[in-house]
Amino acid sequence: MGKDDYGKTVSRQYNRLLEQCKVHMDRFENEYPAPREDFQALLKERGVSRRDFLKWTSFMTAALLLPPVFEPMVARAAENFSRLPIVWLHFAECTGCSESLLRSSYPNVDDILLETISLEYHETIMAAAGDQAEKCLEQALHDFPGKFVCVIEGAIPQGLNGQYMRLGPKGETALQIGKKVTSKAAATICIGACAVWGNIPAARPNPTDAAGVSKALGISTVNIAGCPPNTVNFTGTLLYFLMFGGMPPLDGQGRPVWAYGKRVHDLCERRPHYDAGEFVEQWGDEGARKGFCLYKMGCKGPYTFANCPHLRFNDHVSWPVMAGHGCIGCTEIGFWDTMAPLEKPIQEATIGGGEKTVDDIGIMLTVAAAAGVTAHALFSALRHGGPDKKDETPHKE
Ligand code: FSX
Ligand code: SF4
Ligand code: F3S
Repeated sequence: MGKDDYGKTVSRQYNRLLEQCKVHMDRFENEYPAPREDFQALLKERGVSRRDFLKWTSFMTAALLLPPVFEPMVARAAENFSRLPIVWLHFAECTGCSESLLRSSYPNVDDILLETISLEYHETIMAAAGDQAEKCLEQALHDFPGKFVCVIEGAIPQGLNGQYMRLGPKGETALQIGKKVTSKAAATICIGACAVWGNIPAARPNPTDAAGVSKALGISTVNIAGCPPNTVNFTGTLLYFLMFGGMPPLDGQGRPVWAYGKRVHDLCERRPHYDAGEFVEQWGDEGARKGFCLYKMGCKGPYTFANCPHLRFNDHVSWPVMAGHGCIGCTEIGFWDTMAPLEKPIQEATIGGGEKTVDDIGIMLTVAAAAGVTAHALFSALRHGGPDKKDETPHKE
């Protein structure tokens, strides 16, 4: 196929996708409740100019790997954000994920979007408690069956038939509540590494047999990995759902490819120092002052897939490596155990007879992530010559 033909085919495909998007959004606007908030009025009230909103729209469209013709659709989805009912469940976690979404020093478009989110049920921030809260949940399941999105924060303790975690006035287990709510949801989004893979509650020796939602409930989930994850990866995934009525393409571990398709190491601003062999050797040394690579201080960026260097945290101000500490691999399965020791490099000399470099492993991981093989399984295979059966990916396709 010639270059021109290829260009025409791609543009035809995008136009088709754009049409599908418009049809879906018309249907959505007809079927879902009216917006709870006038988003444009809210932006104005919070001092966000039209220009800033348009800048945000083009940033978000590009982040979602869509061409600029989709910008008006991203704006339309943002205006409809408050129409999508959300049921938000909390299981075994630290609530840092909710905290990171709710706290910001000044309002940007993502924060204002999250302010408008239609939370039918969210244990941490809802005013209702006890029976009243329970009624809110029952009401949401009754009013929006098959239409609401279930967001789950936290791991599910499976031990003793789930009895390590009982919640609400009826004392139901997280397992029971998770099954009840997700069976009626249009989609389930796991927010944070705890809900995705168990994370800290499931770290060795995992006394409660905690696991991620997909594994514990045997369902497919969209996994917004990270401890905590980036707000933009969450809002972007919901915007995509509003635009297309489905979840974005996922990698083999259920993570949206638009957000988790690239290695931290390949996006990192310190990468030229890595390539030049310039490393921080000790906290606070000359190399640290010069912003050298943190690999020798345990940075796990070479084994981690996430867009942190692009999006950054705290109103896009900084991210771990920029702040002077290595990445600890928080978007990867079981990072608490598999990326240990967090401030020392993984001993590559012991992997595959000492012949593998960070970049060899990076290439293998890129292939492995697409195929749904976890970093831990890959490291086990390299170290022992066979995959670790206990760490199969929990995500079900
Ligand atoms: Fe886990 Fe979220 Fe880490 Fe904490 O709630 S992903 S421990 S930041 O907050 O679930
Ligand atoms: Fe950046 Fe870490 Fe890679 Fe160094 S090892 S280039 S600090 S991601
Ligand atoms: Fe986590 Fe590493 Fe990003 S620690 S926040 S994936 S830089």
